[in-house]
Amino acid sequence: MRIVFVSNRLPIVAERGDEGWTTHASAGGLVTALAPLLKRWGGMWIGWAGTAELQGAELAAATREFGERVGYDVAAVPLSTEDYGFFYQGFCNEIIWPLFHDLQSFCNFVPEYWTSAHKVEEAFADVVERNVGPDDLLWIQDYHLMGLGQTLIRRGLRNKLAFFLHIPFPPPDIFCKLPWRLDVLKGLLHYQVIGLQTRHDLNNLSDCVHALLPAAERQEGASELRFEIEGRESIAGVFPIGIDFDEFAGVAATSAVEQQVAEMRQSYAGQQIILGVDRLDYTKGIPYRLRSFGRALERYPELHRKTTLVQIVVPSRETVPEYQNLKGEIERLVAQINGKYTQPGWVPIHHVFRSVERQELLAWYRLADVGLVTPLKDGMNLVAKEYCACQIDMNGVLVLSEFAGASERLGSAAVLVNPYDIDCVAAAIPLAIIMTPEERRPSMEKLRTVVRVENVYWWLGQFLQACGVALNGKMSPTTAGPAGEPAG
Ligand code: ADQ
Repeated sequence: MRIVFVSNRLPIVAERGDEGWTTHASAGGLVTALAPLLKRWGGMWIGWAGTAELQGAELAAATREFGERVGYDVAAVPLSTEDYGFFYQGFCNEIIWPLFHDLQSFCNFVPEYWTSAHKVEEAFADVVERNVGPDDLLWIQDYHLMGLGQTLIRRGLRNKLAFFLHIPFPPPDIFCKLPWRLDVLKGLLHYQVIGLQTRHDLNNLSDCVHALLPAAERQEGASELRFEIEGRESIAGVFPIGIDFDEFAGVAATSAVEQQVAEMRQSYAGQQIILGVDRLDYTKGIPYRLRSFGRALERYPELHRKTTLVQIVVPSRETVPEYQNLKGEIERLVAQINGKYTQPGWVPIHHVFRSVERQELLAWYRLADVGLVTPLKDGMNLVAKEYCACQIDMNGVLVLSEFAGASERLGSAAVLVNPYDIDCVAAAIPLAIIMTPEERRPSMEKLRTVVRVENVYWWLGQFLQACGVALNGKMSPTTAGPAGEPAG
């Protein structure tokens, strides 16, 4: 069986230079985990190449050449700028993303966005049909392509269809705001295997099916739910995504990172470092976090001169107005708090607005005394896991939002907070900072055990097993056993 992996974006960065188009692989946990599997099994990745300028023969040549270089097949879905705009900026980013993160007031329910989502699904289906073999497993990724399975079945495809949702699944009272709620839910139930990040998401999906599709039969197993509707069966299960723990921990222990950490320590001598690392996104709760830090400085003057918040933000979706506003709000808050508390030799917040190189990111993770991970809502949140993996000295404290998917497995060994509760987050900061190394170590050990065992290869293995794929030792070197008990 070959795995054909379908996602909104291909793991390609295409750039036009003086001598034509060049491509290189984009970075990210999923790419790192999937690439060896696709290579070993001769799999394929289908998706959009990230630019509408690259089309026709040029697009085919660039993706073929990229595929030869990385060792697995790649097929690009050609989309016009207009279609991609309506589909990605509109349907995905102005409707599904905010709604599924419980932020319905951010939604813009434009009927044309829904039409464009169908058009894009058909374009994806064209490429899938041309490339898929009869025995291939089709594994479709994330909220952009929830309806693709149904489109493929309508076209007569009989392959096994699996789907994984990286973001949360909302409860019925939120999901039902979606004008196309029935179509989306029914579309989802065309997949034979549906993967979700948490038990909470699985319960929400079950409640939505109960509310909107009462004719569907539901059967609850130990760790999964089975739905039967119109003669089709879907199994939905919980598969919390992980990171490549060994890679993070290994690089964090290299002398290059160590040296960078030593230099950082020198510039922050006598300081405890609190670290936030996020994509620029309103779901990540950055303004609330900054206000909480401001409140902590107001309430606990003993933090002055001894504590610095380093907030690293990666630019993202910058053409969308909400994201531009968010950037402005963050800059205003940083300026206000720094304006109020800065003293000679101490600036309370260091705001870094760029994508930082991997080595530097790992140095920050290793340096930070407190990882402040407070999204308003998050499917999983890999930053929480990366922070723990890089805490090789086991001296850090994870302060974690109860609304991050990561809290389901890490919550009992982290300091759990409600990110909307500014006083609560403000109080957690001195609490984490005064913890002694003896108090920090056992919690960090527990967190690291969960992150190490439930790594990205474990996630892949669990999901593929649920799809009936016999792995036969074909997983990565770090394949782990079954999930451990929750930390704590
Ligand atoms: P994201 O919303 O992108 O992912 P997250 O899981 O936190 O969120 O991953 C962010 C990634 O970006 C991390 O790997 C992090 O290292 C990296 N990153 C963040 N800031 C950076 C910076 N300044 N420089 C360089 N790298 C930076 C979606 C869902 C999540 C889910 C993942 C995986 O929204 O909930 O955990 O998919 O399923």
